[in-house]
Amino acid sequence: MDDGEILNKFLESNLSLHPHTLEEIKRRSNIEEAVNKILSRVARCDNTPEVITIGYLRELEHQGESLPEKVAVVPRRKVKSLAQEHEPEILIRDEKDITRKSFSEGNIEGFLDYFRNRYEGLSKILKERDHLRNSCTVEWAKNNANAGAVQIIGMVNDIKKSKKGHVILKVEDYSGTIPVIILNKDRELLELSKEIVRDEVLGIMGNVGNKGAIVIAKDILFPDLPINREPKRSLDPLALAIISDTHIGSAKFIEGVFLKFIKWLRGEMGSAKQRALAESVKYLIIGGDIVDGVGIYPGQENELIIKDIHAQYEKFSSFLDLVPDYIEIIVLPGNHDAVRQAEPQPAISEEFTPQLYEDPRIHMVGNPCYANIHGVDVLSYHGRSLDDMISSISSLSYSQPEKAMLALIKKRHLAPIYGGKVPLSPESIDYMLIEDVPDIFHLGHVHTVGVESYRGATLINSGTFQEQTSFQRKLNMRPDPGKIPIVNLKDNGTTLMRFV
Ligand code: D5M
Ligand code: FE
Ligand code: ZN
Repeated sequence: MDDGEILNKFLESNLSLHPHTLEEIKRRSNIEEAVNKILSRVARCDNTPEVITIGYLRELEHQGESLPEKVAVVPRRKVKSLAQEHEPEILIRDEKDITRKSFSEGNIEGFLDYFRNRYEGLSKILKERDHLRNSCTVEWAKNNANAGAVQIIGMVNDIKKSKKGHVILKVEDYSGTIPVIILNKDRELLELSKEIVRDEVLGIMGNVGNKGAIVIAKDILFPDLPINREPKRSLDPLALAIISDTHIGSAKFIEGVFLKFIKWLRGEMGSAKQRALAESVKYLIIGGDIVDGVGIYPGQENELIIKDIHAQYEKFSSFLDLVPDYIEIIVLPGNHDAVRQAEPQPAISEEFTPQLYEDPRIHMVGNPCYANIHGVDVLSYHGRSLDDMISSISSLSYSQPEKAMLALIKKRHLAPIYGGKVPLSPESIDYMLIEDVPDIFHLGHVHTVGVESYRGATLINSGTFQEQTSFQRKLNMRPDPGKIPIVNLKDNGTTLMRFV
């Protein structure tokens, strides 16, 4: 739309635009959509000035984004729903949350300590495996060329492919470094090696060769989940709704879809079966990228409909006001939120979300977060490392985030690759280690939905409420907005509710 067309559209409604307002509207990514939205909001107002100033435009946009009156006035049900009948049982594992206790100075010693912690943590998990109980050090393997079979627990420093198609891992422990060769003829192991990434810790079973200069791998073990673990279950058939990546403030945030979700939670929408499911929802997790933020990437201001970070969080708070008051809500940050980028990330602070801190049913937590919810262990992490996993392992893709989650859980680490997209803070504890096995493993970030079951754990990626951004279009990334996994905590059965 050019200037004349925009002005004409307003003139048709007997309105004129202040020149600054015109400029402001032209900054919207979809001008026509913005104009229609503004006009439809104007139509709902009683006292509209003839000239629309920029201040009035902002007021309009905020007002339009607050709640449709219809939602606010629906009377509360008289009969108690299933979720209302039950008291909340929620325990946030504070010792696994970085909030208010980062001691990292980000120096070299810090990183050495951090990698030692990572090695210790993962090696402890690996040693629980029968085959690795008697592992030796790299140094011992080098000095005992005639030892034959050895088991080593080591961190992968480097991965290379030789001209002949052998894969060579440079593997390190406290005592030293040794090349581990996966022979080209070992098809099965070669296939498995495609899932190995830098900086992860593996169990290697092999034979010492070349007078102690190499180990020829016979088998490679990920720390993995135990095979026969009985998952914890809730005694009550209550449900957990899992969302993330709302990106409030973005012009691509689909407010209508988000409001439909809230209406459904309130029992104001859906078939009888869907309403019954809504009535069982006792918990809601919101896994980061709550708002789109400001200054997150170059040119972002052109894609924002709310340009002030405080206003973005205010809007979020006003949405949470509409969620039925018997639902407990856990909120963690993502890479678009107003906290440090380095992971683990502390909770979004009171400065941005004062109302949420006043509400006892809202739990503002760090990323990642471990919580026990009605007896079920849940691990929630925003999921930025999925980008690194998908770019490092060729079989993984954005369309199936659950497969990348599976790879992470087998590695028992939330962000195994160092030096990629995820900035890691060298904390004195490895908060990114998956030490305790979760019953529900939740990630977001990639804006696609995925559900998978693995050895008693339910893996869920929670999608988004943001339509494809121009950046994602360039990369041919196809988000899958408005699909929400609802997990029954009694049997982990997951229903995908669609609001698009
Ligand atoms: O990220 C949503 C998805 O889009 C996630 O998979 C990363 C990708 N994305 C978004 N912006 C970028 C840039 N600038 N570089 C690389 N990849 C990107 P979100 O955290 O919601 O922005
Ligand atoms: Fe996101
Ligand atoms: Zn993200």
